[in-house]
Amino acid sequence: MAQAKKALSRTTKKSARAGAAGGNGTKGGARAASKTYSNYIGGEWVAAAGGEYFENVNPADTRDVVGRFPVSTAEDVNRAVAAAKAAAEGWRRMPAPRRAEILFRLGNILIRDKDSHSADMTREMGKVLKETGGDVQEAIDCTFYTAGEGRRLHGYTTPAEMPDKFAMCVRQPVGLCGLITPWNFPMAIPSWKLIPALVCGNTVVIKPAEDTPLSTYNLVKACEEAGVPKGVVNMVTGYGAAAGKPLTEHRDVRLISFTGSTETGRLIAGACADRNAICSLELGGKNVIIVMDDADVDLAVEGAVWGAFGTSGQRCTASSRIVVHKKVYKKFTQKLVERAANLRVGDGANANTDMGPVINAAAVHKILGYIEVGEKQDGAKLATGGKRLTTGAHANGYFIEPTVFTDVAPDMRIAQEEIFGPVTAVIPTNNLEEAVEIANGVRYGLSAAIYTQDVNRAFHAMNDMYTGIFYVNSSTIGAEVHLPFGGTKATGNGHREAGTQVLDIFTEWKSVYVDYSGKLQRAQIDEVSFE
Ligand code: UN1
Repeated sequence: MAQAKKALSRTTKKSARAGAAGGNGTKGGARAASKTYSNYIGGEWVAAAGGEYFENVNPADTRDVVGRFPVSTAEDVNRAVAAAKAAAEGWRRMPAPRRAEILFRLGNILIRDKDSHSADMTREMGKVLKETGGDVQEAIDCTFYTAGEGRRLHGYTTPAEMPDKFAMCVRQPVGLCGLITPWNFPMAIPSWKLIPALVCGNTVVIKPAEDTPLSTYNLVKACEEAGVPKGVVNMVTGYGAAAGKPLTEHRDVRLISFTGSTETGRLIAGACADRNAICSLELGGKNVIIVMDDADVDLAVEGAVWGAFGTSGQRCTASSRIVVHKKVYKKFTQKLVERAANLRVGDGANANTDMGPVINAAAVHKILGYIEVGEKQDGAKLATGGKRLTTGAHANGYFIEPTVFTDVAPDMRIAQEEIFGPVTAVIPTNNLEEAVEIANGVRYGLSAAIYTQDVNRAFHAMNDMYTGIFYVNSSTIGAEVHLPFGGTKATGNGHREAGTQVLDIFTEWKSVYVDYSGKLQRAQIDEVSFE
């Protein structure tokens, strides 16, 4: 996932951002009018120690400054960690059902404010309103589902080896959690981390992506309103190197949960290893839809369009490869190309827009770079799209045409590397066995799908695809919060968010033995006699 930065501005200096989109310069007054936001530390809304701010701009129109957010540094991180540490014992001791009551309140606040949070999110990250509504809804679903764990958080009891001895295991919070979250699901993904961390009794410091701090601000503000005690949730905004790194390296932070690029994930894992911290990573994907010759082709095209171009292809779960049986290849590609070419690209805030902009200038650069690689280096056929849109309503935003490459070979770079944009690669195949081999032949393992009417084929693919998520007759996107989310291989490091599995990230097990025999009983050594 692209982790590129937006322009840095100081309170005293305007950034040169407007030119970044190749646009027409700054609209007078728009910048000055934008709201200034704060960090949230120990229950107080405070400026960063350095007094600097960066601009959060609308990727559909970079003249529109959504807000100014603190550029946090190690000093701010240290304060936030100290606040989280001070609050830890009180929060841990609060019974989990009581913690959950606060979270149920949070869920209701998010329902109340869903429309305004969706509008804020579209403005700061570009995806269409229906999708940002889905993002907020995912946070709501996560909150209610996970709050229910306040009355479960199950451990188990089990027989002990010795008589008059009781054995069980219980969950305990891991302690202080650092959450580093991405811009593509700027409320849902923070909620996947924050809500389980809280119900399990941890305190947190969250550092949202610099491209989308407002959605996380909205979530944290809702936590405050719901009555989360001071210091339990802390937020510092800013950049990876200045704020994310000191959080990752802080000795008091027991766990880092990160969603982002595989490259950054590796650095974070290394930093955590250095101090024996727990590290949970959700990283890249190169997800695949397999379309068999018996598939409902129209349905498969629907799924491909939704999976490849929803969120402008900026999902870890995006359908960036489509492996199509040769018998339906022509029919499928024709329909896909026609659909892609007719998608209406524009500001996600407009009701008739199908696909919004990409996140920032660096993303434009990366995606166009891959399109060039596809055409010139890989030699794939550019069937539609491929260009940046720069005129009329697109003049001041980061818009790229929905792009379909056909006749793609499985080993081409566009079929191997995560592009994180509205680009998909159609690869022909001869049979299911070959399709599965192609589908598994990438370094990532997040999501895969098959379109077929044959239940045997569906189960074979389900069994043989080495991914964390698998769909039958549905696209690669659209995971639900009560099932585990995550992937194999370079997609992560073995953890799963969501579902009840997330509890294994945010708790550690404690095995408890209670010997009520009144004598020394030595496990593995003493013979037990029953006379
Ligand atoms: C992501 O792209 O990082 O399954 C998360 C989906 C969404 C979550 C995507 N529910 O596509």
